[in-house]
Amino acid sequence: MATISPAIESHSDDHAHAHDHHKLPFYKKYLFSTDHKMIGIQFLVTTLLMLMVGGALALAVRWQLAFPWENMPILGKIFANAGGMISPEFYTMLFTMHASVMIFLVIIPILAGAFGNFLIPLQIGADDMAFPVLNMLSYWFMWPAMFCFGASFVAGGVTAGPAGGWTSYPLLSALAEAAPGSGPAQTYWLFGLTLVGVSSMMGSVNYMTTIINMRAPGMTLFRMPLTIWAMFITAILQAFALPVLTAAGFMLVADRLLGTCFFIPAGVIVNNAEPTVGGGQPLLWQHLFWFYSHPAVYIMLLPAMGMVSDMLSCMCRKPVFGYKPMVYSMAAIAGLGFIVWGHHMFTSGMNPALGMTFMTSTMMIALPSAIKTFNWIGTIWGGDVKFNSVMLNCSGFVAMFIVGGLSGIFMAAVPVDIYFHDTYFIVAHFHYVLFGSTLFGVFAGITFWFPKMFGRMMNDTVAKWHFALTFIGFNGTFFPMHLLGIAGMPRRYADPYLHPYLEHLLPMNQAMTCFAVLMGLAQFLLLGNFLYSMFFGEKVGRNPWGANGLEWTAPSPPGHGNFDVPPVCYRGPYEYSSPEAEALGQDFILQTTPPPELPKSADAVEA
Ligand code: HEM
Ligand SMILES: [Cu+2]
Repeated sequence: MATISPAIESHSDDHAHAHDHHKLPFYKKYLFSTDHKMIGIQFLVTTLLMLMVGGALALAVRWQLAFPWENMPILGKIFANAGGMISPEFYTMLFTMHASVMIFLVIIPILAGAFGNFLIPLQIGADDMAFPVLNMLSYWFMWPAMFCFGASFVAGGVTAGPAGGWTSYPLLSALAEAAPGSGPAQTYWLFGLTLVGVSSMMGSVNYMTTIINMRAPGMTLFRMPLTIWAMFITAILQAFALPVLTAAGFMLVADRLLGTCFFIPAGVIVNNAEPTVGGGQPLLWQHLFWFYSHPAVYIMLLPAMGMVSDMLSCMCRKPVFGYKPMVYSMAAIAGLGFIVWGHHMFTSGMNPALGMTFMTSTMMIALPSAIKTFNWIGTIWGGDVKFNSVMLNCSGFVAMFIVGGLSGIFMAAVPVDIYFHDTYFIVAHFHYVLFGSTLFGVFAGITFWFPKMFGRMMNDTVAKWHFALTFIGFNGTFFPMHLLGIAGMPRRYADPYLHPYLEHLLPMNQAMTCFAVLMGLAQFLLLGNFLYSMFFGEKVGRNPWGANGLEWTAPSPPGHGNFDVPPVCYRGPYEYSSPEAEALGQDFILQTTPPPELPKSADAVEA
């Protein structure tokens, strides 16, 4: 018995059939499903749609920066704003909603919600999550959240709305008079934020329990794929950081609706309103917000780091270089992530000694990040690299992470950040890490696990074009932002060119907008490829990539309950091209393949 997969193959197809017999009604199968795979796919489709919404908002922002006060084509007509012109209030709302949609409705739910749900039970060999109903609720709480964000979009009469940016600093976010049109809109925004938090917390509890309790026999902690480690660490981060944001959100709602003054100082006169009674501290919000949101930037990255490690290893047919250091560095990033939040507040007038502490801890995060980068390159090095779209997107991830990580180290230095803070340099940094890294990792992940989700492959040629155009568009849009930042262009200004020292930056901004349009159009390739391949893609078997993980022993797509027989894990997830695999005439060896001694000793017992 060299490998157990043929046995599974024949057995399983009848089994998958057997599952089809007890058919569920449509609404239970596709809407209120408690199956982790369906919930994962629901999250994926919803977040991809939100990606389109967020992208459209970004293009509107780019329009204003390239052609200030000119009528905007198409979108301008939809939003019918003084003939299609973007007003300052509208601009403020556009970038606020762009970031909010991208962060809270795309990046966080696509990683934890879509991939976390789909992959965790499959990769650890469980039949579902520990709490399937809670899991379903975590998806359905996204809808009131999306409704609230949508309401905040229209509550200000569409042409204005929440004005505080995704960071929602008071007083802008605490006093309705501080930002015209932000009245109920900002309150809806805060409700939306809280609801996303509820959804994330339900997911987090579920993921931790599932990973701790439901691993298949033999799936020891250090045999878990790095995706699972990443999801586990992310869930812990969420559980510890999120309550702080939720509490702060409620306090801010109370300031707006109940007349409390947690974040409002006394005697402030805004837009000729009565002076505030106050006694509170706007700075308190910054502390609470960043105590959540710095760890949250890793919530937006770690899962992608784990997934890319899995995919790189498979596409290079080599074990991940330094598996344990990869795990420890993710844990270190998560741990350190809790003591660096002050690097977002260097200009808030903090004691220089405190600034030094935050600067040192921030720079220390670069160490585990560098270990990971080194190990990804070590994984690629000398491998039998498959140049498909998965590999291209993964290399995009690593390369862009290097750029984004390096700019982070610049900003970690207090004196440098005093200049860079709130300039486009910051915008460049976080787009490199969040789009350049996370999103390219997500694109790779979609193509890689698509056959497991739908039993069909995505078209690789279209996916390669999608990668190439997105990569060019991305760098053309975001690299020049470093230069704008160095030139001192502030973020969040509707018309930076009012300042003569920025006038000369207009042509560069126009070029960037062209690249952004290219990048936006390229996403239709992804959408088209996704939809087309769902129905007409090439049909494939269980393990089209020749990968090792448990998910590849299940049918594609797996039936209810995932596996034909409860899997047993005998080895680590990255044993590509090992002598043992080669002895079997292949360059991978499934985690379910027992070591060669075992059958022999079993024979011995029988004899
Ligand atoms: C080598 C690691 C990193 C270092 C040293 C670093 C450092 C910093 C610093 C100092 C700031 C504040 C700058 C300012 O506002 O003046 C910042 C902002 C930011 N960083 Fe990083 N960073 C790193 C990695 C990351 C990663 C991996 C992500 C996300 C996946 C990320 C996301 C962000 C975001 C979203 C902001 C801006 C938030 C805002 O003001 O809107 N960073 N980073
Ligand atoms: Cu940070």
